[in-house]
Amino acid sequence: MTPSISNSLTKRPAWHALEDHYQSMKDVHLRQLFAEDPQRGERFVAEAAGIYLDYSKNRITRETLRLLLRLADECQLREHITAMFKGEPINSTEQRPALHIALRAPRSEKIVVEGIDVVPEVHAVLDRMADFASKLRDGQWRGYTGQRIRNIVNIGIGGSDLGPVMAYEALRHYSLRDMNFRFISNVDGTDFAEATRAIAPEETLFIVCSKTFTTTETLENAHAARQWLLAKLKDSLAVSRHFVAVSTNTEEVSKFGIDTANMFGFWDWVGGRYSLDSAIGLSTMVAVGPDNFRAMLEGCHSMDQHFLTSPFDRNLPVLMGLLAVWYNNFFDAASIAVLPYEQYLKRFPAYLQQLTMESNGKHVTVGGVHVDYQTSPIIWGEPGTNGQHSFYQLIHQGTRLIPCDFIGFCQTLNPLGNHHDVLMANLFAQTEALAFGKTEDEVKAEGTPDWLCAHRSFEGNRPTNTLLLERLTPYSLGAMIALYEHSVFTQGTIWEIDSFDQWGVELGKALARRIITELDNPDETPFRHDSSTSALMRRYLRLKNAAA
Ligand code: G6Q
Repeated sequence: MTPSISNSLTKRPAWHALEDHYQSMKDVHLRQLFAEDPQRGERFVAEAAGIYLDYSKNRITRETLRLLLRLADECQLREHITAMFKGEPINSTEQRPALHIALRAPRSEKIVVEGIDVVPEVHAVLDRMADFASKLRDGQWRGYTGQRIRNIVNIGIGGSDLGPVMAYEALRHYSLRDMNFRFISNVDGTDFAEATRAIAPEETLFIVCSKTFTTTETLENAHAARQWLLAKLKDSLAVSRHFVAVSTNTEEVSKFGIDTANMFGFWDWVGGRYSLDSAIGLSTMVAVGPDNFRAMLEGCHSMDQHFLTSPFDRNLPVLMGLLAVWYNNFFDAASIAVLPYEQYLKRFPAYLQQLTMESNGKHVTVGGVHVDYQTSPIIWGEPGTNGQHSFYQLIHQGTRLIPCDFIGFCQTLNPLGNHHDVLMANLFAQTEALAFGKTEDEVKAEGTPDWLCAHRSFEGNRPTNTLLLERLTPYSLGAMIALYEHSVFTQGTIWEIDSFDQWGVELGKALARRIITELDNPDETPFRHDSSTSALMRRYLRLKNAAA
């Protein structure tokens, strides 16, 4: 069947205008743009929810912005935002709303989905979580033998892992230091073995996070955890003191043997990668306490309101989303690097990878028609300054254009000598070097021999955003999470895709289920795969059995 191709985006007047405009912009250097407007660095900025966005070091003019904003209007971004906030079923292939904004709505707000105001339910779960988290933190909730719980192990994968682990690491400064927090996601025994090494079962609580409670990896790990616990405590009654579940599937939770009184629910209108603010964030709440968790939700909510109500030309998620489209679709930039100059944000790029790539890595429109343009960029990154000593070489002097987001904080959480000034000096220096580079003439004027000048020169004109915040707090983390969520939504809206489904993960899952059966019964079922897959499976079994 020949797929039909959607060209409705590429036929839009604003798209054509941007194509023409790109021709006039592609050779313009940031050096020129800054020379023409010495105040540029103070003009191309926007601020909301404690985040100062400097987007002046982008290859844009006022005209670029005008055209990108026109594109947003032609794609009815405002109407799409309103539909999301009203709880309309914008996740069209799964026919449900994508209502993570309701998870951080204050008690006073009303958000009605299918005739029901969901805000009271959201707060009821948050209150139960707060009660449970407080009991764990102050030692009221004890293990089966009466020991205090000192270890919290989150079991979950994808959206049920990346959000919790990112937020725990990001807010570790605010966490209770006499408890240990560990995360098991991979169905690789190593992950389980290392997470449970040297901790006592009688002091350990497992939080099994799974929206569906049918995910193979999570269930395998949860079963292993149960065995690990019972091998020591020898009484299945212990399970109810050492296991809680976070899920939408009461039936499966109870089938697994977790008391549903120890279950925290959420709703099918919360997508996995958007679920950190639901009960999926329970481990984070236990770590940082209910007040800090609520402060994170407030940060998200402030950014939500900003996204909903601010004019687009001052709207951080809209501006960042449109800049991503500009580079992705007109400059053909395939990736974006996210570079936090904050060690606590070391898992933030991995979190954004899922958020962005699972949301917008789609090749068909909401109408199921193939696109004739690129969709999601590849997201990657590492904390600065470590990256400077490894992959920044390619960003500075490689042949590919890689727009970067630099994230920095004015106040450090761990003052130590001159460290923070050195760290931030590096952030500022990198954005300056990437934008302005160093010409061969400048290199030569420094006395560099001719033969080395080309190697030592920097073209510059590498675009960056800088997000500068006062301090990493639960509130500022929440604001950043919502900023990126809504930037992703902005991009998805322009590309006319459903940013809230993830059908691309299904095929591999189905094939793995079949292969597991075949590996378990190699004599009964002949492998019916392509010659490569079958040969790999045979070799795997031969070598595995040889070791046994
Ligand atoms: C995220 C995805 C996916 C999901 C995991 C875990 O948006 O849906 O990453 O979170 O597959 O699913 P469960 O929570 O159902 O175990």
